[in-house]
Amino acid sequence: MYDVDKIRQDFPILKELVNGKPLVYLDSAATSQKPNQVIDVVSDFYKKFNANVARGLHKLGEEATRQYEEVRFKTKDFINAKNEKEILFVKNTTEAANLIMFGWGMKNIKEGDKIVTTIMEHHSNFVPWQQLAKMKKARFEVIDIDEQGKLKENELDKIKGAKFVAVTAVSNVLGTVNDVKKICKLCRDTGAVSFVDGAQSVPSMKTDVRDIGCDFFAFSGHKMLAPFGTGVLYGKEEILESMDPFLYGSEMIRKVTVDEATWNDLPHRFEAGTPIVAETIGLGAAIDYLRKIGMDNIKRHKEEITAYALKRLAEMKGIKIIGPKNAGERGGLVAFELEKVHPHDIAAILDDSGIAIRSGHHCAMPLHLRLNIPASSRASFHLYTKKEEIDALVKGLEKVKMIFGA
Ligand code: C6P
Repeated sequence: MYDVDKIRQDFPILKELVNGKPLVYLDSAATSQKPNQVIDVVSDFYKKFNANVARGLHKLGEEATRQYEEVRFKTKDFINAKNEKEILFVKNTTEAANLIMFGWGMKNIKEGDKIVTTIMEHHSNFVPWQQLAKMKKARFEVIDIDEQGKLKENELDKIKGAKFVAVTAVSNVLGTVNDVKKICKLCRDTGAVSFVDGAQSVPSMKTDVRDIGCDFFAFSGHKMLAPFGTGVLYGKEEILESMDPFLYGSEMIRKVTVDEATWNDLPHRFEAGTPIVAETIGLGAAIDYLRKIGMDNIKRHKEEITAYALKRLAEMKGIKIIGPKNAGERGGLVAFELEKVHPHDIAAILDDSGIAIRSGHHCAMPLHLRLNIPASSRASFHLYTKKEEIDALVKGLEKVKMIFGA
């Protein structure tokens, strides 16, 4: 049985008071909290194993390298990549998208080519392609959404004839879960290279990049219980092999003379400079933790919490929920508007009661422009979220309504 109280024991921050009240953390889509199992691994690394990786021929250096490279194998299994060469460690999803843009896009996109993305993207999966299109005089086309916040079926035709398609697996505002498997199949049929942004999906559901059939896939460790500064770019081996490095220096080089340089093998070719060692080992601990609880159990729990939040918020007068109404079609988050009250005021008043939500455009300005709203409020959940916390949110929102006469 899923025991949320037991899980919460692993997260020390959840015992903290904020403004004298127990913390109600409903901002996990921005970043998740971290369990002791992750915190301890990072701290142990610095206490017992601290050394640079792939450099020192000494015991500590060897052990650090072993632990670091072990995470690559764990990650490969976690997302079902073909081999560890397809797993590149990056800082976050944003860096991954930029790596594709500079490493693949600058070489392959030519004048007149078509790049396609969607209106629901986070800036990190929108601006790199918009700018690439400008630099290369390529066409930039954006798939629209329907009234429910799902991608319009007929707009998927835009993928025909595209050279590159970027789509999120789960929207960080609408919550919409996109059928990325179908989109990647359309890409393969048309010969387009596909990139799936998994920043919001990987913490919520099982990921199988080979089943999805994408060429690239990225996610951020900090949203899946791991430390900041950790992230992964998956790329199909043959595509990564064809790409130019994005950053130069350090272990990404095989040989260098005054006149020439050649590059290391995958995946090191794309990992210039000293990597984020301790935190990446923490990513490995986060993967172990998630797998122990089970991704299907986590998905079920988040869906249950989301369904409860949708129901409680729908019961409130003046609240307009953004995105699909059915929890089964969503990741673990709900964005909403409250009539007559600015989202920043909502967040500030909730914060007085120890409730953390996010307000603003959530780095999805094109989507907010499309929805014709300046900003929204968003509550987001994780494997440790309790129904009582949704009740606290609703109570907090009642207080906001009272203060504003809404
Ligand atoms: N969204 C949010 O509060 P980084 O910052 O690189 O780790 O992740 C970027 C990113 C990319 N795609 C999606 C779908 C995302 O949700 C995010 C991060 C956070 O919604 C911070 S803006």
